[in-house]
Amino acid sequence: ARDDGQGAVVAERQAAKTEPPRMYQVVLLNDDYTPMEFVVMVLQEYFGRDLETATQIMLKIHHDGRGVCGVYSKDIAATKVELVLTAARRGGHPLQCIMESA
Ligand code: NFA
Repeated sequence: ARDDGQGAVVAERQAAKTEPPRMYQVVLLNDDYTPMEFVVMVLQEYFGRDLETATQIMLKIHHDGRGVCGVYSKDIAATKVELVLTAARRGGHPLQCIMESA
């Protein structure tokens, strides 16, 4: 580390010891009852996806059993899961949403 007299040494040491935040995938799971349109709406409203991308992700979940909706810091991921589950239960849908260490 060089010292330019402007705090560069401090900044370099801080960068070296500060780990990036752990990231979490928010995953939706397929089921037989939740309407496709509801899943597409969830992906648009809570994960910022456009209609085409939301439809692609929904179909991937439908075919593979699960799909990643987005990757976020821990607090944001946990909040997304809560919002999705609340919306699903309000709509009477069994949709499941989980977070996993990315
Ligand atoms: N499998 C559901 C259906 O056929 C659609 C669905 C997709 C549900 C993705 C959950 C997640 N209505």
